[in-house]
Amino acid sequence: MIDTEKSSEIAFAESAQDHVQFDRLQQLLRELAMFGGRDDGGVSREALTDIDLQARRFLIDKARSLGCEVRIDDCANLFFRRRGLSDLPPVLTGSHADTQPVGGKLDGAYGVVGGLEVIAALNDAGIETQRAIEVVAWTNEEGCRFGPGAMGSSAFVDPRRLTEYRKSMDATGMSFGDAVDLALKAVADVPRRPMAEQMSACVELHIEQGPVLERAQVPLGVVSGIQSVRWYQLHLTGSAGHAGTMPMEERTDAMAAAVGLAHQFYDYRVRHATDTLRLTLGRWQVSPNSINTIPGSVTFTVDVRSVDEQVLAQFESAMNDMIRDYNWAGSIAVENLFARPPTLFPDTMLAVIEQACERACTKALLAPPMRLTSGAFHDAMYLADQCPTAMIFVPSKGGISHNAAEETDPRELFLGVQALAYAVTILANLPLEK
Ligand code: HGY
Ligand code: MN
Ligand code: MN
Repeated sequence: MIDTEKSSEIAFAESAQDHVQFDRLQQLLRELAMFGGRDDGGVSREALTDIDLQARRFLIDKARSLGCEVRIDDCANLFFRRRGLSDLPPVLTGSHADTQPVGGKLDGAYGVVGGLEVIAALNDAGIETQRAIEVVAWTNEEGCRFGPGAMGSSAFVDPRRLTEYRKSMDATGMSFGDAVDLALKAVADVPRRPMAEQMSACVELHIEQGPVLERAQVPLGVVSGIQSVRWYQLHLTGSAGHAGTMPMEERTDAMAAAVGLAHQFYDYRVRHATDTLRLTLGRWQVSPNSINTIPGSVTFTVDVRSVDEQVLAQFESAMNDMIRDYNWAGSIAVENLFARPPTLFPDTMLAVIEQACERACTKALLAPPMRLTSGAFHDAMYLADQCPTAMIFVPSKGGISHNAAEETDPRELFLGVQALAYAVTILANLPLEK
């Protein structure tokens, strides 16, 4: 029953929150995790692979069974729309359905599935919202098969970026553009929608992927912002040679140079950087990658993050100096792959998220939510350029993510979707402006 004493927006939001179903949420998470499911409990569903396309078809069918209109844009971003009473800009939620090469069941998937559960709860509650609500599955958030990350949301907000993105190649030489065209062909039954359509607000539900909430024993996080990130790729070219015959001092060994530089980067972090700098040298390619050939070339990636963008700027300048001064006979080329400044979510949105989380936590007799900055980047960092945006976090067990062991307590997953249902319903019923 709707409590008419309260404002109708709040009454609807509470009703939506109270119609979220634990079992239905768990079931949909399990079903989506089967696409690329691994024996170790993880998920391997990289962007626009066949398994990702199969998962997309599953989500399309699911969304249609909930009465949603499904559309797709030129970057293969999938939108599941629940009509509103007006044709004002919709409220957007959702996340990404692609995973790391060895990812978990929840990174991204939880936000897409949580959005669909909110639609199901609104249907059960018989609530009609003023604004439409759209659940999105963004293309290629992870950026591991095709770099950079968050391509779908980035291109949605600024379609000019898509031309460059389409040229990005995966390890087999396939371009992102060709992969997108195949993905669009696979869903020829899904109408196209223009990119950059104005949204009225965006809320992304995601696992924290770090240890903060769990250590604080707090079940829900109100995300105040996202730290800055920069990605580079270093190409070192020396000369291949025989591992047994070539004297050490006559070698131009690309691996020796790469390891030497890597050591200098780690030392820099210890000697100069504040502890806010996080450095990851995650992907290495060696050629010819033979046990008894001196590596002729080595390519490795650098991922740096900090809440303070100045720290990243200082690292970049130091990195370029170290590369320039590195003493060897070979060459080193640097490719800038990605750079995003810190994202701050507006107080007006944080207030809505706080209210949504507080009601869910109070009803569950759990600790109130806390504010925190996201260590991981998310599609919300681009949506924040287009409309008032915010995020809700749930804890990650052991702070583990980008790992098959990624896990969150099902009761916390349920609480997160309850908070999302409340927030999205409030936003979809806010007094109507233009
Ligand atoms: O790398 C990131 O921060 C995101 O999880 N893709
Ligand atoms: Mn993610
Ligand atoms: Mn991720």
